[in-house]
Amino acid sequence: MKYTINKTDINLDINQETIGDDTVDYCHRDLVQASQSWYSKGYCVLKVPKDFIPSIRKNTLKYLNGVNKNLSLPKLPKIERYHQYIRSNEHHLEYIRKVGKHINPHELGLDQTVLAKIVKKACGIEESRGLNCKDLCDIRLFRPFLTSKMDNNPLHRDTWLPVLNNCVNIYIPVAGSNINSSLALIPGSHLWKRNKVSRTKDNAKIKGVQYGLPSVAEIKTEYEVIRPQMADDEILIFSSNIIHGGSVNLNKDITRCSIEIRFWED
Ligand SMILES: O=C(O)CCC(=O)C(=O)O
Ligand SMILES: [Fe+2]
Repeated sequence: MKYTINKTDINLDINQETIGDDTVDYCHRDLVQASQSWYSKGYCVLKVPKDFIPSIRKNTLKYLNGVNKNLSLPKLPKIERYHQYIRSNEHHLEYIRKVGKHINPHELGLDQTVLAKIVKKACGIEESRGLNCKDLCDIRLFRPFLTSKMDNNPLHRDTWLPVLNNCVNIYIPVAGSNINSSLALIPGSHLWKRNKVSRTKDNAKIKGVQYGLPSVAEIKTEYEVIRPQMADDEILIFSSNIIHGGSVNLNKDITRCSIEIRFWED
């Protein structure tokens, strides 16, 4: 799979059995109503209260340092410097196993009620309807690409995991998220006919690294991979069916840390 991001060609050697996306038996639904202005793009940048992200950043650093302590690693002064402190791949993988899954947002100082309200408004969901994140979120840590392996999943749709059908995904830029490192996506791809894409039959395995989802293997239409940018008080919301990922961190010396949180209707 070849794609271009920040004018840099990324060539992933996907040496695996692939299938047409149209053979995948799922019915895509997300929470974005067709009447919303961003429906055709499939993503939208949203304002959050000024203290929302700084509070998450502070608590995330504290959380990461709790993990560091357990692994007897030196204390991180700043999240962006993660790659300078967690130097070996073994430590990184061990780290990811601990932070990569299922943290209660509350532990990271993330007020899910505030976020749910913003998401409902953006998706055109009535305020009285229940929206929940199942008390789960994930911390993502992407080290600089040039000195490490690819830390992120390759291009994919979240809906390839049935459990991620029927939700919206929110990307919170916690630290080091900029034009060289932030989440990459293909605008409008959530509405493509499924036969425009083929994907690996099983979860992607690239250069010996096993990822948690299948990867896009081929795209049979014109497309552009972009990186929407957010200000310090902004987050990104996107359709769970949009093609995204492959977000290599092209910064030389900054780790990108973000939080992924998803909302389902009750
Ligand atoms: O943060 C990224 O670049 C990708 C994360 C992702 O694929 C996801 O949360 O579903
Ligand atoms: Fe994803």
